[in-house]
Amino acid sequence: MTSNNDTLFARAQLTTPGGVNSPVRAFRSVGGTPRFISRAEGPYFWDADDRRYIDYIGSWGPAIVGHAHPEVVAAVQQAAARGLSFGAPTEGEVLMAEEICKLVPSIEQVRLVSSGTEAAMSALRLARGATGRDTIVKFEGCYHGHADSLLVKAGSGLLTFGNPTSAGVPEDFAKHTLVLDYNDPQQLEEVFARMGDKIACVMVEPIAGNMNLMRATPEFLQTMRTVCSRHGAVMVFDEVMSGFRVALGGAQSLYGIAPDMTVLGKVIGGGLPVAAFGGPAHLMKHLAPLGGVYQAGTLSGNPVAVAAGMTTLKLIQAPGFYEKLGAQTLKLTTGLAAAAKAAGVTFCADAVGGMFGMYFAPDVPVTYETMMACDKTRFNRFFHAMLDAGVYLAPSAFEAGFVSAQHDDAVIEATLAAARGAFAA
Ligand code: KE4
Repeated sequence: MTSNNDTLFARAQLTTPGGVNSPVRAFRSVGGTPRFISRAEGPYFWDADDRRYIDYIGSWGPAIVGHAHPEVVAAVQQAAARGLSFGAPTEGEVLMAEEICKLVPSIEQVRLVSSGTEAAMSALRLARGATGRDTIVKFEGCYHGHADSLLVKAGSGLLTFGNPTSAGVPEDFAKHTLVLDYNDPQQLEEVFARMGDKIACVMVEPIAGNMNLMRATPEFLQTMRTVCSRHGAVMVFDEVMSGFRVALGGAQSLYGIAPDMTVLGKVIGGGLPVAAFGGPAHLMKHLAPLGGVYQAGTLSGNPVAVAAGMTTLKLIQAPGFYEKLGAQTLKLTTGLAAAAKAAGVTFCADAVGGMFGMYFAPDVPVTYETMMACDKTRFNRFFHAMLDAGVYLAPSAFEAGFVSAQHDDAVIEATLAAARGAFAA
């Protein structure tokens, strides 16, 4: 019998490129037909055939309190009943800005936008406007959304500027972007020694989640902090994924390193479009209408989206929330490693707060090169065996996984039971 997912995917491809509104959803890395989700609740969602899955994507991070949380849904319904969008300031935006500044002490002022891409792109423009410099530094394997200057891969040599990773990005844009190796403090020091006075900012995922999960080493981030301070470059932590996910204070609270600017998204919208970028007032004052760096958005600080975000931020501040979330995630990764070992499969896993990585490799990778050496084919086989068993993992060997507060012991145990079969497949 033809699946409704197949039927919908065929239809979708007639009117939407690749049949999806974001490439990773198309299953091209793992093969097969994407599942069209009809509804979700707690740790579960259901596809177009009304088949239930345990969900480990959580909308790529936002669904940290579980899908369709009754308090989040109620807040959205109440906000929507008062009007969807005004194009004028609201009290909710003031409350959200105050909450973010309270929870992320390195942020003194914050601007709300509608996507992580918009937040990262705006942070970049602000760093360039505030420093009067054009050159930026990013790292191979880190993703900061699809702004032109950030869709760049490493050049051929250390100081050779990047090349576009996407068609449509002019060479002229990529030539201002240096792409260095993640977790290589010596290389960072060398670049700054040669051209530190030309660098507007360094943007990094302090705990990376877009090449699978990879932790920055403390030395790498500390070196970044030192050279940015020494040369007047803006240190930007892209915590769109790690923010409020790995800890209430994000990765910066785990490392004890304060960036100059932080980019946020996902959890702060609770599933609706809210993202943000912020930092000290002396930087943020460069933004229009105060300063010369222009940035704007019709739906920035949208009242319905802010209601979802604020309710989510309230729920994650419940006593013990992160201790429990971290414990459940650790139960998952420990159980997966044990199941793989019992099946004689080369596999390891890592967990930070409510985020996890799975690697078909002997050791947890700490460089992009070793990450790319993980067995993608073996992952794809595992992915489909788990999907067939009703467990939905990220459809790529190079994405992270996400646990919600609703992934209780029964859900984790059901996942591990599926994994014992999937590793043997
Ligand atoms: P959005 O524009 O997708 O809201 O955020 C871009 C972004 C920026 N920074 C980081 C660290 C991110 O992880 C993201 C988006 N993450 C991907 C997951 N790999 C979103 C999923 C997708 O592209 O569909």
